[in-house]
Amino acid sequence: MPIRLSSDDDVVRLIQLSKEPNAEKKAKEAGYRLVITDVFIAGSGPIGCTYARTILDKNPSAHVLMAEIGSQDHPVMGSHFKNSVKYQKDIDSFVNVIKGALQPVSVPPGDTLQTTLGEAAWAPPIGHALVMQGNNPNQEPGLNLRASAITRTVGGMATHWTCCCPLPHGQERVSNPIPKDEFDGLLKEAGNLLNVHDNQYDHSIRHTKVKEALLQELPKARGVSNLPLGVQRRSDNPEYVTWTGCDTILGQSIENNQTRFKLMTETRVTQLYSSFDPKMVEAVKVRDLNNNDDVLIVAKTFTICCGAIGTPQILWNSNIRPDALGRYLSEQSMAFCQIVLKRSIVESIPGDSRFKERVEHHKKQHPNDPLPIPFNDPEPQVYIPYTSDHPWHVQVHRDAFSYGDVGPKADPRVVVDLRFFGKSKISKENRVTFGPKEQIGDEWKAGNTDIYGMPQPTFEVKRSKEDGERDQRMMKDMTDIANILGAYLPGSNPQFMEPGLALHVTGTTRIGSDPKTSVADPDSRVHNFRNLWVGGNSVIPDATACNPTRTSVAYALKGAGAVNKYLEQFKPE
Ligand code: KBG
Repeated sequence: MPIRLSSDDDVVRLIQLSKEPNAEKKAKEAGYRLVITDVFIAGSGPIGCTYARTILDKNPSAHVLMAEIGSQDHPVMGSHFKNSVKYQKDIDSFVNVIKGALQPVSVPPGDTLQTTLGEAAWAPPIGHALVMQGNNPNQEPGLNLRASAITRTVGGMATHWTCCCPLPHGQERVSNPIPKDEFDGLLKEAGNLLNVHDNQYDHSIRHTKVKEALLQELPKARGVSNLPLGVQRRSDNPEYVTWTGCDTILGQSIENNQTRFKLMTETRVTQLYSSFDPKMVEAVKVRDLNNNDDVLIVAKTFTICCGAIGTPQILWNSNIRPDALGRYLSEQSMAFCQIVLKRSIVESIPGDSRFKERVEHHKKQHPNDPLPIPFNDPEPQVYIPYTSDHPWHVQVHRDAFSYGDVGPKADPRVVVDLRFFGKSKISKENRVTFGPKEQIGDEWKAGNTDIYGMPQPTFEVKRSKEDGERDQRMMKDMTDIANILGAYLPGSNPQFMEPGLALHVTGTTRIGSDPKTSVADPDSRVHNFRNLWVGGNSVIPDATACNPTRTSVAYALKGAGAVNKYLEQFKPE
């Protein structure tokens, strides 16, 4: 029989019991699972790990318990899956890993309608939709972020991310409530934690040629540069790199503090409880998904870092529903195309004295290869930062996403991806809601749940007229830049990608000084609570165009500092 904390009374009794000596043992004797710790962290992605590391390193007495809904799928906790030689040799095969890692958030009914299914087969009655795998009868297709997805595994999205860590431009941090100098310092610290470098591709032929072509054709003010990446070339074999994952963020702190850190995998965080003091969270109910047991965890502090959808979902399910929860949602637009490099660029390689030796060596080894580029030449990793005149973020590179593999007809060495990320105007009306949509009399209309049994998220997101005009300029800029480099790869012509595909939703638990327009304070502590924090892209209060992880880590470093400060009151004399 699974252990169920079916009533709030059970929870209150267990919280009371937790104050007695041998409470965990007594709870077990009574048929419950109770765990007592100092720090509870929900989510094992880069932000949860930033909190864990900062707390373990700076607070030598604190015990940290982390819960993750996914399983540990890599022997090294939180490692980037792309570190395998297999993917470094064949980057396109990593596309399948990313696809497999993305579970859609909200699928509208129309997307599950099979119009060519034989009439004899079972299908939902007209007006009904399938209710499984994130399918959501309440989702208005025109307001959906159809490609928005969640990764449930130890390490979260950092198991497959592109590790792009640019610094946000001033216009991407106008609502940031933290003083500029302080935030600059936090971004720097975040860069160190993420092991960010911008010189690991300097020796690459393709990188050099692509960057030089852009530098030659574009005005200096565009700032064509090396993409800052969480990556380091391996010293034992410089052919390969180590991409930053949560193992990088955690460093040695788990190793050094084995008795003080515990990870619960395949564990759903269900609900936070404040039964005695409305400003304090006393416990969190989690469900062990392997046997459906409920476990009550009593802690001194709670930090929820479950992504931009999961974090507000847990707050909502805990009846913590400030006005701003799920609102001010911002997602980037994406323009994408792939080009095959111009002949003139490729033909300039053999005569370039910087590459002569490598090209000749390659020719000797592979006389039948018509391309003067060694097979192990690293990919280009170039970017054009956001500027006031060109307010979008540009990546000119070759990397694995959930789309954009090259296919068998082109040689991947001459294919370059262009990804342009556009910001969206912040609007209170852009939001994600959860669970029941309407109250009928005294009753809530039954809400759907997601596949994990939590209230189903529904998007209501529109791009403004201003966003549309900016997107149009961005698309033109992309086609101009593509023409500098080459011709479109057939099938990868310039296109806007499905809304949500950037996987950069922000704002759903945004920070700020005003509790009316934000969920948490500048320390990421939820307004009106003393011991509850939120972390992740959801805390970003701004419309950003650049990749948000570094910014979120910066906010998390400040938040974790506030957790440590709060814990000082419990330090042994
Ligand atoms: O889809 C991308 C996303 O746009 C990004 O910036 C992140 O780093 O990686 C994702 C792919 O895993």
